Amino acid sequence: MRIDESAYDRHRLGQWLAGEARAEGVSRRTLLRLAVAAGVVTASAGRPARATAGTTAPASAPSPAPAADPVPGSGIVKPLPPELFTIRGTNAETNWATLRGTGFHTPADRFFVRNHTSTPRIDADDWRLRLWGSGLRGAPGPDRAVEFGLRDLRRLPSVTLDAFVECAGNGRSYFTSQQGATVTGTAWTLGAIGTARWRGVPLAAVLRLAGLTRSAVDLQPRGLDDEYVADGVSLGRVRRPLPVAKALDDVILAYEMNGEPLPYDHGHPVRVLVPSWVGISSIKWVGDIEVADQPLYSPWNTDFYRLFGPAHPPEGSAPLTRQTLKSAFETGAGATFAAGVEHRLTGRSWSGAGAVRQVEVSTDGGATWLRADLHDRPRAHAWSRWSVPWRPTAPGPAALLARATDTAGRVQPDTTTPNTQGYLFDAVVRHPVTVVAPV
Ligand SMILES: Nc1nc2c(c(=O)[nH]1)N[C@H]1C(S)=C(S)[C@@H](COP(=O)(O)O)O[C@H]1N2
Ligand SMILES: [Mo]
Repeated sequence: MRIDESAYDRHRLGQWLAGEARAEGVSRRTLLRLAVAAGVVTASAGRPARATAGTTAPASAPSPAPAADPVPGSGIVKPLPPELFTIRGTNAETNWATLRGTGFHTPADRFFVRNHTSTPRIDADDWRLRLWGSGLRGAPGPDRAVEFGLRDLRRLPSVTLDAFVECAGNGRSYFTSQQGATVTGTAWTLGAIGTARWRGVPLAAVLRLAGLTRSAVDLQPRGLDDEYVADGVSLGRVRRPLPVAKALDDVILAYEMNGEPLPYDHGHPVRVLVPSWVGISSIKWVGDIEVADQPLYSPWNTDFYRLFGPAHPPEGSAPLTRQTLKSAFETGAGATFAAGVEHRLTGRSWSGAGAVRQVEVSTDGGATWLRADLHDRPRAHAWSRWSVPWRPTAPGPAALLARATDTAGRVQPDTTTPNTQGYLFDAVVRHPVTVVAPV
């Protein structure tokens, strides 16, 4: 299903101006700026929207026990051995070299973690999912929500889905190292992605049971992790509006990852899984979902997860949806390869717009390219593994490059237009390695 977020976003802004949309936690200034710049209203005509009566957070599921924290300060529960992960604040990046030979699905012990705060340890027996809002029959308020426990969800027909979760900022550091651009946010290399086999229930089925009406337009899943504080201001709990059209298409409420209950760090007991969309859509530890017959905003679809900067409209792009196209080698930066020996270079490519159709590799800094062998049936929402043989001749530094083409016709470019928050890097990455004399 194609969802035109630009048109929808303009429409949504128009409704906000008419007092028909809600935007808790987003300043009026931010929304006016978006509306003015999108041409939905002129600056002089910018009448503030009527604030709708405060719909407060529904009482949430039991407050989780504090997380164990094997790596002090990370807030992450699982072990983070340095050979598997590079720790970046409250996040852990997968080291690509450790994916070599791991198979199609990323084992949970090396799946990247992106936490705004820290992993809550939620007891599956106490967990409830609450659905509420004006888009449900009878418009249940936050205090009389429609509730599901994990056992209720497990009784519904399940679906299994192979899909990646990838942070919108994956590859961000290359905006700086390859293009000299200044960007804000976690300086990921390419390890803010993992592919897993998710099992759960279609969100559509749960919405129907909850009494979804035809007038519903936006959903807003929200996590049970702590409120996110940025620059001393709480933005509330992590939440991001999701158009009903996408929710009814292929979104699932996942309770299993690679055949096991979801690990704590990846949303235990239940997370939203939005195939091919930016990672922020896939809300972990989901505790409630507002279903609204009005458009919704949160900081995660206004100030964050749009493209801002000189090359973008002043209001930023439409909220980000599909991921871009990327490739990575299963090789550490600075790895050494003996000259005169045949090596097998391996890697993976993926796209949020379709399957990967072709991958080309260059071992001479981009002068010549060789078609890689693809090892997976091309399919949407997941990566394809590939390999090429390489027999380096002369010792010295070398750059490995990989360039993917997807079924939507996209090809990774040499450079990509920067945006201030460094989202959606898709250019070809230069992996530095060293060729050494044979032993
Ligand atoms: N509740 C909640 N959901 C969340 C987040 C979060 O901090 N809290 N981070 C989001 C972001 S930005 C990403 S990229 C993915 C990361 O999923 P993972 O940690 O399972 O790899 O989760 C998303 N869902
Ligand atoms: Mo993310």
